[in-house]
Amino acid sequence: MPRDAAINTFLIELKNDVDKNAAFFFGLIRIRHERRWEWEDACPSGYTYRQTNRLCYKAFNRLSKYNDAKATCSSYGGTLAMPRNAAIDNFLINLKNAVDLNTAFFFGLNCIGHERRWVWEDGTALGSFHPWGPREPSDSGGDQDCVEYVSATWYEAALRDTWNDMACATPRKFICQVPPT
Ligand SMILES: [Ca+2]
Repeated sequence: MPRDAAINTFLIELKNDVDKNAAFFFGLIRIRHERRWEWEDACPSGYTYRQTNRLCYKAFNRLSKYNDAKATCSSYGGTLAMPRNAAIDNFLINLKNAVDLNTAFFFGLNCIGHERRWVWEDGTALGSFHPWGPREPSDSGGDQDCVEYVSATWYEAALRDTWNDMACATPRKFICQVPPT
């Protein structure tokens, strides 16, 4: 993304070193918005771009039930965030903790209608990465069908920032992911 003259000059030298006779793509697109050019990493306002998997993330500083949180993410063209590996998980933990250390955050994993089988928001099954806290998922009360990050300041240290199944109707803060626009 040649955002200024210096980067532009650098990229021109770089491509010319490789092949002076060919054309090279760079990261400027108008796929989402007709007639409006945008850099490939353009995220909605307030979202942070994660280069590694090319997604934008935002930890929302307001409480919502799971389905309302899901609707908010959907209104941005995304879903609740899906921490499928340790690197994304760490990124999301830092993101939520920068917003609020003392509150739990929903993310995009649930077993609604799946009888305790965990499914990501895109319909794929939970794989081998699942850093549940000790004794979780507990299904306490028999209605814990959604998943949250335990707060960073939870009194039981071993549970801090781990995954916990929680009732979907309990308001939590939440994290969305959306593709760059
Ligand atoms: Ca639980």
